[in-house]
Amino acid sequence: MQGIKNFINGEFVDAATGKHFEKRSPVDGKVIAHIAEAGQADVDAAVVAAQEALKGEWGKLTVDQRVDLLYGVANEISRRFEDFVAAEMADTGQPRHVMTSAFIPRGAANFKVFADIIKNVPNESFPMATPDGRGALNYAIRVPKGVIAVISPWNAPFLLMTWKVGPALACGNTVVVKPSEETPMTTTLLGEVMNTVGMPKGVYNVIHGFGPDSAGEFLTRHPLVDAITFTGETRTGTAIMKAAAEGVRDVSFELGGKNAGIVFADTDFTAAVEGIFRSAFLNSGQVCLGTERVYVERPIFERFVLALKAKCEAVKFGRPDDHAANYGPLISDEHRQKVLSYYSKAVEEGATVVTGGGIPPMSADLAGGNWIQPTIWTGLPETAAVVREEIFGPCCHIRPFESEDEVVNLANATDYGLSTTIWTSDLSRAHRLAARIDVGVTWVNSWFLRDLRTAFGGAKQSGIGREGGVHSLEFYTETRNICVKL
Ligand code: NAD
Ligand code: 6OD
Repeated sequence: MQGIKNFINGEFVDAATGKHFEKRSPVDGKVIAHIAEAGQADVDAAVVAAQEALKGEWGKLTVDQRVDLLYGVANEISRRFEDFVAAEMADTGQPRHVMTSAFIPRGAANFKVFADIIKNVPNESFPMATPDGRGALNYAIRVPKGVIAVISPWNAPFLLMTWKVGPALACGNTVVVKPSEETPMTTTLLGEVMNTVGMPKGVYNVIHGFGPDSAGEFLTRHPLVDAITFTGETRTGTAIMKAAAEGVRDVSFELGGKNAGIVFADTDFTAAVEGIFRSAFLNSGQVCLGTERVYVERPIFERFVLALKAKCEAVKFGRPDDHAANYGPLISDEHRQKVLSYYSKAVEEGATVVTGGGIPPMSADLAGGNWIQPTIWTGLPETAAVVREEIFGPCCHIRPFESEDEVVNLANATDYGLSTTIWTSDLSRAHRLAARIDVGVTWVNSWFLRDLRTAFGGAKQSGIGREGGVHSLEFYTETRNICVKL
């Protein structure tokens, strides 16, 4: 049994509350860790440590020195790759290949890329004319915002947490991270990395706990927190925004989605089936960018549904390190109950269940895990709950369409606006559609293909602001204008 502590001012510490909560394995339901539950005093200590660190050695480093430390963090994550993979597999129950090909390498990249960006960022400087002919130099400098609260979710814990910590530190801020209560491990392990590379104390702090009336709320309400960056549900974003209003703190939000996948008849059929399968079912459907609404052009509709069904029925459930398996459970039983309630609702609303719809039979040693079948529905109106609401599970509804205009209207008829994926061999059409679909990110003939220099974020209720590349610098720094009369 692992004991997981908070990481405050460079030390792993129990909570002042003396309280702990349990982490259960998604794979078999057994308790695998006890986690120190931070209370108000622990959050105070973490935020004060972060504020003190700004005034200390960290605040005095040159950009080059900061960049060296961030490279050190990236290299140390790579050196301890297997530790991170094991920790994230234990927390999420997702297959090893998902960790090794995507989630853990991105942790290292999130430090490296923003170290490179901060070293090379362009800045503005304008020589000005003045009436006396001597002129002035008008220029800008970027300074860190201060103490950043990072609140992260459970679905890709290390990727999503470091996606915020990397640029925040690159810009010279300090952070207090509140990882999801479901996935405390890799965030805690990163504390060891910080100490190994000689990160000054208090720059990176971790507090564990829950949201409302717990560590999450204590952190977002803390008056010494200068800005809040959050990834999670839209409803939680609303609560955090209210907390941020006190003190007029800035927020960056990456929220929920109900993303459309659009498949035209002229597409490379096999690639489209594979692409939609990945986008709907990777990580057991627990990806904010995932496709829960699929629109397929009428001539290939029946064939597409059958091909996707075959892929769903071929998944092999099992433990993350079981080489014969390729499919994991949901994060928690609570989440599974939520997803199952949508499975029932779909039937009540008259869906045709093409495949899945329930819990797969599992061997006795895995029966306590949060297993659930990949599920496809057809035949529902766009007003159905499973077509409108984010489910965040391995499921999608597929509907035929006849024309470009029709599918644009269908794709846009949602309160969310995170991402879309379009499958067609007509690239003119792809460009046309991409400009008309109201989302932050559009992929054409691909999905989740990321370049960290580009803007990432959601439209409508899928978020506020953009992170990535120089867009992250906009959030994690204040720009000051200085005008010097010559
Ligand atoms: P969640 O909103 O329930 O929790 C996210 C984090 O917020 C957790 O650490 C939680 O403890 C904390 N929290 C909850 N209530 C809080 C409060 N009142 N004050 C402060 N902190 C609080 O989300 P989740 O269930 O962990 O993650 C799934 C959701 O995240 C989905 O909606 C998904 O779409 C979204 N998501 C979005 C993106 C994106 O890039 N847009 C990426 C990943 C996940
Ligand atoms: O790739 C990213 O930077 C990112 N934020 C991905 C989000 C994945 C959601 O589950």
